[in-house]
Amino acid sequence: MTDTPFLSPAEVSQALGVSTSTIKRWVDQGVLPAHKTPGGHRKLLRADVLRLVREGTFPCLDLAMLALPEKLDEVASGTLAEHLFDGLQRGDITSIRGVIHGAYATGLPMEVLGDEVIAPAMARLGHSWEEGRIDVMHEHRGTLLCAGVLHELRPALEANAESDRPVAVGGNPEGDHSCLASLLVQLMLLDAGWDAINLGPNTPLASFGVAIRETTPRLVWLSACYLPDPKRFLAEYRKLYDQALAARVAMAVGGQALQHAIQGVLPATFHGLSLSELASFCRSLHPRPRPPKRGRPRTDHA
Ligand code: B12
Repeated sequence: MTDTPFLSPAEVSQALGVSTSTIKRWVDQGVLPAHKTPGGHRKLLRADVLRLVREGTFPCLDLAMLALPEKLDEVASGTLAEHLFDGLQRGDITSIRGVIHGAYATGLPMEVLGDEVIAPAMARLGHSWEEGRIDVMHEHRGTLLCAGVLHELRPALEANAESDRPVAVGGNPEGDHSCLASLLVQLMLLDAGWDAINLGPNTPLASFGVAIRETTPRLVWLSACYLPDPKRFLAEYRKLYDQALAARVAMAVGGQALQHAIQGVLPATFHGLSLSELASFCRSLHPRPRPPKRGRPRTDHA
């Protein structure tokens, strides 16, 4: 099998051990989105197939057909975070891209990539700075390279976009200049079938209010890594929350600055520590079609 991100329905049928008519039905039901190659052939995205593998039960699964490492779990190991840290520290875009794109291509969910690979690698980078082993220059360079590489995944994530997908809008509050967590929330939501609009760092909470009026979202997320003035934030946030409540918009909040005392006094529809928790909450708002427990076995399988 080659490095192409696409697989033919016949290859997927063989890999999952289900009939090609089952694959066709899943395409029709939206369980497996199909794409047209430049040559006009119907192809399936390897990342979609891997998502299906994670979510379903396939007794006749043949992972070798998908050109995967032997165990899917190995993909999420701390080794990836170590490699990423190394690439971030050296400012090596090829190695950063290798880890992030590689993990995505092997089916690591965007939320797990954020929680278990990118966040620990970035925390280590911060630690190196605290210990005087690197300069702020290295921290900035690593962050921006990581953000750039994540942006490159966007077309693949949106390849499955449905025209009636729900809208989510979010970002970081004023005074918070961090960019990775909110970008990861956006990509996780795109992957989960949302139209996710990231307002990015340093956004006044009143502007989230404007976004609620103009984009009529079903969800607003707020990621706060650092709050220069928690008291002011709280007062402005309460106004925003009331506006969201009146517009029947779910409000999800999280991030390092909202993990302690402030968490208890912050009204929200959802409050979480990780992207994985947020992803579960978002699935409760907008579930994507899932594969049935078992596909019909291929006739040539025993
Ligand atoms: C990179 C970095 C910076 C960069 C940011 C560059 C950029 N454009 O993004 C720079 C150099 C600018 C910077 C500056 C500062 N930083 Co800084 N920085 C970091 C660092 C090293 C990594 C942050 C990061 O990008 N992580 C990657 C993301 C993906 O992980 P995450 O933020 O942890 O998010 C995870 C969860 O929190 C959660 N999550 C996040 N958002 C959401 C949202 C929802 C809804 C949910 C459910 C979950 C969720 O899921 C994510 C994935 O697991 C951290 C160290 C660390 N331990 O993380 C410090 C850190 C965030 N910085 C810190 C501080 C104090 C500062 C400064 C005040 C330093 C100073 N004295 O000037 C300034 C403030 C700048 C500002 N006004 O924003 C503190 C914040 C402490 C706090 N919460 O109050 C930290 C934690 C370092 C520390 N241990 O003290 N920083």
